[in-house]
Amino acid sequence: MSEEIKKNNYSADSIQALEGMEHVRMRPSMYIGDVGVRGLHHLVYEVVDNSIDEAMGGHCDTIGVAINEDGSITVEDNGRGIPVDLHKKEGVSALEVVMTKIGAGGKFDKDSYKVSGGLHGVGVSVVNALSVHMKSTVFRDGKIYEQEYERGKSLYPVKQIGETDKRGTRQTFYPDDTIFTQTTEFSYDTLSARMRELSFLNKGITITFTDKREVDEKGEFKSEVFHSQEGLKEYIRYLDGNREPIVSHVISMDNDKGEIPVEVALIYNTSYTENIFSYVNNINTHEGGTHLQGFRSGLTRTLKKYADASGLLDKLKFEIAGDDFREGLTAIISVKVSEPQFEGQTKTKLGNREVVSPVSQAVGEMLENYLEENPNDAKIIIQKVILAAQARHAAKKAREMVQRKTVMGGGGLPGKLSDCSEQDPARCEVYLVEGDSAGGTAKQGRDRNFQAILPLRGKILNVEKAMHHKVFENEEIRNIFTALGVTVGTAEDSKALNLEKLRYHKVIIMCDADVDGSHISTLILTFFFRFMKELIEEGHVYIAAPPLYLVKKGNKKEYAWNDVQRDQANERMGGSANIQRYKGLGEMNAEQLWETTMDPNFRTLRQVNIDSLAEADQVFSMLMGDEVPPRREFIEKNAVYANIDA
Ligand code: 0RA
Repeated sequence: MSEEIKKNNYSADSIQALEGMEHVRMRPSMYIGDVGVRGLHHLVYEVVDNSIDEAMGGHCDTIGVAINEDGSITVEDNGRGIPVDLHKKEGVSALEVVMTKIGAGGKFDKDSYKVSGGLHGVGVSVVNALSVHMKSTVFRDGKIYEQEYERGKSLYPVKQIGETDKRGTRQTFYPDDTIFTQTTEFSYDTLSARMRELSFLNKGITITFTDKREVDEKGEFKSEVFHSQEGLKEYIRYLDGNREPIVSHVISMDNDKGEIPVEVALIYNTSYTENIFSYVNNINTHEGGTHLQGFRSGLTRTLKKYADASGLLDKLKFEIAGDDFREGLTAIISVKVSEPQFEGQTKTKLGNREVVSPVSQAVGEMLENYLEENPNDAKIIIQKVILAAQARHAAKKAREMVQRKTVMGGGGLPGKLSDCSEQDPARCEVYLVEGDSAGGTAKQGRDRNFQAILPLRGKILNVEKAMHHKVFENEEIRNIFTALGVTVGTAEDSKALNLEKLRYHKVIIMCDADVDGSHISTLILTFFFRFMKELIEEGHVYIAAPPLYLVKKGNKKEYAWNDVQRDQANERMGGSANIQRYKGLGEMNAEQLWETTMDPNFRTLRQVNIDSLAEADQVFSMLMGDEVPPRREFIEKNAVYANIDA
């Protein structure tokens, strides 16, 4: 092909490619879900996914992820390097096709292990289209190749820039702030949690994660290395590190050779919560689906069969339900499906029917072997199941009591609730306030048209450690249920929540800005997380941020939410201002509380969201569990954070 024709081809094809790329920029949410914080972080996951695929194909073992000094992201692997030779159909290098053509992915490589779905797997070209600048560097066949792009358009054909004995691919991108208008700032914690998760889900790979935006006292970057030799088994130990196991081992299996690769690990602990995390192609399937269904049926069938044969159930007066087999269970299921069908509201529910039976069979076999080889553990598990069945009957009665009072209006709304006059839930807010005295101030300070106040007495029940019937018998918790108008549990699903009855679309937790206050917020959040997860997932839960200081001089006054603001306010007033530190909400009068914390025009609310259910579970079990040292460490670490981002 002559130089002339090549050039023409290059421009003709790039026009076609650009049309797709323009569409990504016009409708980014169609490709990455949203253009908020979540969508922003999806860019990183997309690029990392490609390197993970290369690793799962056995071509690389190390992936480096960095947040650079300027806030851009670099992902580097030691794989084969994206091919740079001419792509015959497109007339440009394969690298350019991958980077600038929507849907090109790595799919032209038939051997690749590529399994894509959900929001992931849209292709690195989407990341390119949504970046002001991107640079690909390929180390391959002894040479270094490079190409740069602006908003998805290549700035020059792939060029060779040097020689190397390395192999691999390096991608650096800077997200476009005209697309990500809310923020282009990456969160260390969010990315670090995802890298940890990926290392557990893909054992053997080493992922290093570095934040180059700042250095510590020693002049070093914040950095972590994630590597898991045992995969899900280790993931379970990480998740359940703060709970007490009742069996001697993590029970696990890994069948990566099957038609549908299945990996499962589980353990039983002394708690009363069921904690199952399911993944398809490394994507957390929040809404479950056929793999979860297979897991449950395999678990129930095998345990039931064992229990029946053991005679332990003989004296039991009632039926054992599926739920009973999962109390105190922590489990992870990870499957790889080549053409996943994702369903459900958030497209995180696996629909492929063919997955049910292989998972169910694999789980059954795994458990059967374990029970046979560990008869003591088997007995302990069955006894726990029986206790769960008994407790379920007690909890059902307690729950029905709450329900009857709510539905029949027997108890009406809780006496302590000061309701608002507005009837449309979308416009209503309820403040859950620590203590009766602060509750009184809030009641005076609020706008009674749309703001309701529910004072909570001191520490609410730690649901992490309580049996379920205790939770439903607890007065504060019953007040929360009745005030919100929702009930939990139906005949089919003991955890179903009727959110359509929710009386306030904003549920705002307002506690003192100190360690006790944050403990109480955490107790309330734990309750929501365990019993009303959808309330958090649907974005109804907020945390109010009361100020820490009042800075006053003459007739000037300013509030400050951290030490920096305090000092700045003091300076603005010419120094030597009078500084009052609020020790609690109780020290503010109604007007101060309104203007700092409750007035929608001035307050800052932090919306609670769950990036990673597994991470949230680990944090709650740690904060609310028995082990004191990790809790103290977390609170000390986050006390600083609370000051920074309040
Ligand atoms: C397809 C073919 C080959 C490499 C890759 C894809 C590849 C893609 C990515 C994305 C990030 N890192 C990557 N590393 C490799 C090469 C096939 C061959 O050399 O035979």
